[in-house]
Amino acid sequence: MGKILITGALGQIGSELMITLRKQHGSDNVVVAGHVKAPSEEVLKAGPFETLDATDMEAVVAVVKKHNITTIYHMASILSGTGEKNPQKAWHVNMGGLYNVLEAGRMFNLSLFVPSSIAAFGPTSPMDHTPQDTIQRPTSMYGVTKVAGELLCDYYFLKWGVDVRGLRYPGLISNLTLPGGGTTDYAVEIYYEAIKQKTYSCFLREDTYLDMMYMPDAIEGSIQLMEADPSKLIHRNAFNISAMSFTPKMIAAAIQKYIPDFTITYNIDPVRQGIADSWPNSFDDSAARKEWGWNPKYNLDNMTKDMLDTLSKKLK
Ligand code: AKB
Repeated sequence: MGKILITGALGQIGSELMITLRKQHGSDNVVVAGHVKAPSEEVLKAGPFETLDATDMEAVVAVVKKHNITTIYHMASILSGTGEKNPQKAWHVNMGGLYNVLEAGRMFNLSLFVPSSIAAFGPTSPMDHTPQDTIQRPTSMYGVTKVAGELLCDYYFLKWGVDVRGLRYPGLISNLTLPGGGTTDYAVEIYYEAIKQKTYSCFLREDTYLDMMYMPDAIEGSIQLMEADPSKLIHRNAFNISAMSFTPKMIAAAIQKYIPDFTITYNIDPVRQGIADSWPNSFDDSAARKEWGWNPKYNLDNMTKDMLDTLSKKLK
């Protein structure tokens, strides 16, 4: 593999992906890029950084040429909650950035990783064990950009042979960088508040089932897919992947095993509740298991233990 570029590298996924990819390929071979927030001293010292807005086509091409990039992990995106506050911007960033990255892929024969999401489904999709190939009529702007993005990725592969692959991430739980503006963010915030305050006010109803995953599994799955034998891939992009499915009440109970006096209250945000209600409760990820060996390690209990151990040290 040649040089890798990560867009949106300072976000929740990118900041952990860069660490793993740099361990595997060497720091100088992984260029990290972002523009929404300033990079920390640590990021600047760790390896090459570019200030890059993926919606700027010339800038994307310039970075690809400057560093002889051969692979892009395109993580820059506006999430579901923020997307509903400014749908026009969500379309511009999510579709504009993706289009530029796909065009760069076509022009320079790059390999691309493009994430989709549970948001690519909607209220008319089967809610339980949502199949890999089924009805997709999402009702959030974020979801609309995810379905359109999946189709565009398929198109670039079919028309020009661009090696673009991707996963439908469920809600991702992590302890390095906070997510920004998603519907599943509660499942991260709850651990921080459990340590800091021993109580959490949740913006989703207690019985809201959603697919979830711990970040180490998401990082491993993304890299595994990029390294998979292409002749075995029937779907290539937008693979359903899941590790667990739970409700706010269930995650609170999992935390109470370790912090018995932890309490949860509910103050529902109607926008994010509406989005969550339109998303699957649980995925059927058998295509990913069969085509490239997807096999997550974390469930609700071992993730909760790891989150609480890590955050207790971090927030001391
Ligand atoms: C969000 O909640 O918007 C994201 C997602 C599930 O794609 N975390």
